[in-house]
Amino acid sequence: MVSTATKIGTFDFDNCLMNAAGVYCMTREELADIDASAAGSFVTKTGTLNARAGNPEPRYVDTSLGSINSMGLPNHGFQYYLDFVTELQNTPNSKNHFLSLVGMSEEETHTILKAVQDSDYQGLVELNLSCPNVPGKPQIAYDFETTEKLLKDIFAYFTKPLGVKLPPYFDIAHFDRAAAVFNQFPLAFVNCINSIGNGLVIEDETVVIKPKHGFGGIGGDYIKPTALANVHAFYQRLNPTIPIIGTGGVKTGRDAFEHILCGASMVQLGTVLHQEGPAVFERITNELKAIMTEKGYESLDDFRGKLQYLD
Ligand code: RRO
Repeated sequence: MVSTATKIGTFDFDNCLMNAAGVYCMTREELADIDASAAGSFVTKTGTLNARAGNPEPRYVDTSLGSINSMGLPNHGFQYYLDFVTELQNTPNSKNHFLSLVGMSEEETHTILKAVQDSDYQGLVELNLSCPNVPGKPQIAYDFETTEKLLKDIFAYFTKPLGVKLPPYFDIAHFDRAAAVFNQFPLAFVNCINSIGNGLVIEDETVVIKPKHGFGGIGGDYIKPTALANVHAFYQRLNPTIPIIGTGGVKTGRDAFEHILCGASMVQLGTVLHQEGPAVFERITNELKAIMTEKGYESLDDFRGKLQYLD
């Protein structure tokens, strides 16, 4: 029997496919729809200390090759998502879930994580170090010193399973530097990649989204090669105890297969989930299983990280 089951640390998942944070995860109703689908898990919209309305609309647009967004972190506040994942965790046969979080300042991030530490939630936490769309706030993970200090401060009190959502890096020196930072900490996972920040899409003579004069995070087909490179670069560099979640440009079983070949233990769907809805999980799972069957692979372990080189 071909299986797409996977593990992140001690957490088991029947399927390696799930949503990417930001897509189909703003409300309990959307999250419940993902939970009821063929997805192996869900991650919540990144929750901040207080609820946020986000940036003015239009703030998300699909294009023929993907998407651009500048949502600006709209969310119901972290407690809304913490309550929901805690409620589900206490339901018999519940899937395991990911709670995505970040503060609007370091202090807020600590306030949120201390509340999670003191809560009954026992699941996975994803710290979003890579939101590209809040005016005046650079992506945290592009500043290695700030990132190192933040993680050091967090792991001084936080003992629950915590991973990080990373922006794409584009230089080998940055892969080396970033991995040297992340290898110092007992991370539950790293997730590569968030959208490619601050792209620009134009129709006729005008930008297509309103915030930041049209600048926004790019997803979909445009970003698959960058996502694969980041997954594989971290697979080559991180301690083998840190699993990798692959996100970016997945719209077919073949794309998911490539992420796993590069080293991903779990694969997230963003733009394609926005375009097709939760039924996409069944389609892509079936496509991935068909490829595995054709190649004689029974589990992800049979090919994870086994990308072949030309020398
Ligand atoms: O809400 C957003 O604008 C957003 C976030 Br927090 C993120 O991490 N990535 C993204 O593309 N958009």
